[in-house]
Amino acid sequence: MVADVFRKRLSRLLRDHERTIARRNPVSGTGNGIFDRHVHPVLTKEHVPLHWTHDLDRERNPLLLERLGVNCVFNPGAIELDGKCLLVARVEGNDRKSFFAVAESGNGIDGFRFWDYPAVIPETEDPDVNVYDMRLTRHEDGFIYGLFCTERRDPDAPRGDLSSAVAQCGIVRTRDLRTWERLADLKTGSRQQRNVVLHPEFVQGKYAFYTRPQDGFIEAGSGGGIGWGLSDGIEQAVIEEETIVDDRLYHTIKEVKNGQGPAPIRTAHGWLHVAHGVRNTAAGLRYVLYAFLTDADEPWKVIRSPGGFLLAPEGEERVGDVSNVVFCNGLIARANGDVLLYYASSDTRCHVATTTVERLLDYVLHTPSDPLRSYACVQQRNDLIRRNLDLLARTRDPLLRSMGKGEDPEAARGAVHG
Ligand code: M1P
Repeated sequence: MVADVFRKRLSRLLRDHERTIARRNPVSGTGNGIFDRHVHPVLTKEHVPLHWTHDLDRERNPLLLERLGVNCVFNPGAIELDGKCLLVARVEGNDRKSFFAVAESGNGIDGFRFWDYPAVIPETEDPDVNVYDMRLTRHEDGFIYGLFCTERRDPDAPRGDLSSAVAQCGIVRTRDLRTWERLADLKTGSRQQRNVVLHPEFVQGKYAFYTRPQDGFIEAGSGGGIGWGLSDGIEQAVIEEETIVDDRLYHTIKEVKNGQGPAPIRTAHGWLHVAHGVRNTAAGLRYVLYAFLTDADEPWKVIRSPGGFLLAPEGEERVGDVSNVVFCNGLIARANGDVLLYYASSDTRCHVATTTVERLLDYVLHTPSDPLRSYACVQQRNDLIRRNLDLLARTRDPLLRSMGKGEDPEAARGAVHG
């Protein structure tokens, strides 16, 4: 009887697990042309191997109960290595502690499978209580670096305050994502640091970092903005001076705080960045993704800044442990120009948006910047409408001429091709 329960549960769990991994992940809908969403999340807690969560010994666990549950899998760093797409995901156990684990896929869109063991990240002399949100950078010095948030209890928190923490930037390096060498935590003048990212190239002969100095653990306070700083070395990295690359702005998608996403991509027009911006709402904070471009030789100078968000939470993405959040700390830019943008929704699951460098550059170069006032936004939109209406009045294209007339666009399309 007991043996039967064990077998039944095991075969169901295995079937569900393999189905999750095997499901294809086609593009969803027509999209906005800038990127394509895909139907399914790429990595979820359902992808976690059974041997991480269950004791598979029938004697010790005759009812095959879960012993070490996983709450969610989110905020993955990403890299292409030996022809595979690898995600270093933040896996959060039921005990609320996060750890890193590598999942691998051939195409980066579906079929992600975790490696046998989670990553073992060595501690420093001051042990981390929680680690999360790794950004991977393939640096020109030959190493792959992982910069992540290391959190420890705030030693100055009043008695009874068991939430306040100090967040700082931990640094590891590797060549294969299997063996990780822990370096000293980054030192900066800011008591709190999150969302720190290593720039892929030396700048003025130094290691260059994007930072996010802030006053409190949650609130940016007088700090915030995406910062920039240089360090002579990486093994004991120290930033003496931080300047702000991309500031927070009143009544925008990044009024409360913002943070660099993955390491930026070098393009023919400069460095292409994806970041997250946070605004306040009556329902709490709302996290969206945005993009900007910095100068090729002076990566700390923003040269293009499209207004508004690039990607905001939609549908099931809006709900999770921390709702109304999308967060991106990993992307893969392939040699052929394809871009796989990995993002997590609501601190719960991981998705991919697929695009190309060409489409992203078109977006950052040609999307107007935020005019910062409603009146100016109407002017901006009316300029677009006026140009379009002029064009529609003159065009001979039957598809364009069908617009707004209730005509069947398929028939008009036939007229174009027929
Ligand atoms: O809960 C949303 C995000 O909050 C933090 O990001 P930030 O430092 O910009 O506020 C991080 O804890 C991140 O992991 C989380 O997804």
